[in-house]
Amino acid sequence: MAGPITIHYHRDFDGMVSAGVLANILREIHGERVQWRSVNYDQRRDWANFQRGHRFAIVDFHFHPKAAYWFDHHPTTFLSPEDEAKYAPSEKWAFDPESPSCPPIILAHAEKYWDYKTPERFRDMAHWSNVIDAAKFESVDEALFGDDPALRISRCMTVAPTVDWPDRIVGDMVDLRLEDIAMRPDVEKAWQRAVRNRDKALDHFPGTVQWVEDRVMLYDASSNKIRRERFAPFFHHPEIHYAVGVIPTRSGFHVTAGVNPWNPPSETVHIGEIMQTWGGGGHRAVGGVNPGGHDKAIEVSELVAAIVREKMAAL
Ligand SMILES: [Mn+2]
Repeated sequence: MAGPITIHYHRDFDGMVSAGVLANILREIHGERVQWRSVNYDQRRDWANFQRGHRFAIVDFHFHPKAAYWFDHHPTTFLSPEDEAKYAPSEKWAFDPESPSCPPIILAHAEKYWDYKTPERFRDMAHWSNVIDAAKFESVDEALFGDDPALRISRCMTVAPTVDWPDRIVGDMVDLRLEDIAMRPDVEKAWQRAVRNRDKALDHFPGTVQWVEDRVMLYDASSNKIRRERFAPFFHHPEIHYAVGVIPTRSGFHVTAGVNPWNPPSETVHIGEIMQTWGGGGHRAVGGVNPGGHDKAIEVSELVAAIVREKMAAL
C-alpha cells in the first residue's frame, strides 16, 4: 500500500470544500490514507518541483502534470503551454472552466467514474460553493450580511487565526455538515471578528469615493489604514453600474473594476479587455491590473473609469 496522499487546495471556501469532498471520496472509494494542506500563490514560483517525490492531489488550483488527482475550474489554470499540452481529461483529472466552482466538477466526476453516491451535505456545500465563488448572491445584503453557515465559514477565512486553521475546517468538512462546523466555538469567534471588520470597512468606504458620474464610481482605497469589503461600492451606491478603484496589495497597488452584480446595465462593456491595455485582464464582468507604483495605479484607475463611462455612453 502506498503512503498517504496529500490534497493541496486553494485557500477559499470552494477550495476547502473541494479538499473535503476529494478526501472523503479517496478514503471511501479508493481506501486511501488522506491528508490535506492549502497552497498559496508563492508556491507557483518553482511549480515544476512542487512536492517532488511525494504523492499529491490538487484541487481548485493550477494544473500540475505530476498530480495523482487534479480538478479545477480556473481559466488561468495552466502555467505554461507545456503544462497545458500534458493535460487530457482522464479518470484522475478534470477541468471545466464553465463551472462556477470546483466541487461540482469533483462530485460529477466521482459519480461517473467511481460510482460515488454524493451525500446530501456535499450537495449543500457544492451549491454554496457556486454561490460564493461566482458571487451569485441574491442581493448585496445577502453578500454582506448573510449568516448561513456557508457564508459564516467563508467570511471567517478573512480572519483565519493561523495558516493551518483552514486545514482544520477541511478536516471537519470531510465528515460533518456546514451547520455543525459553523457552531464550533473557534468559528463563532472568528465570525464575530470578521463581522466587526466588515462593519468598519463599510463605515470607511464613503471616504474613499472620488466621484460617481453616469452610474460609474471611482474610489481610492489605496491607504493601508482602510479596511476593504469587496461589495461596499454597491452597498453604498446601489444605483451604480460599475465601480473602479485602487487597493493595496502585498507588492504594490491593484486597479480593480467590476459590474454591479445586482444592477448591471442593459448592455455591458468588457472590463477584462479594457484592463489588457495596461497588461491586466479578467472577464467581461470583472477585471484588474497591477500597474506598479501608487501614482501610476491612481492614473490608470482614472483612465479605466473614463473609458468605462465613454463606452457606456456609446452603447
Ligand atoms: Mn477557489
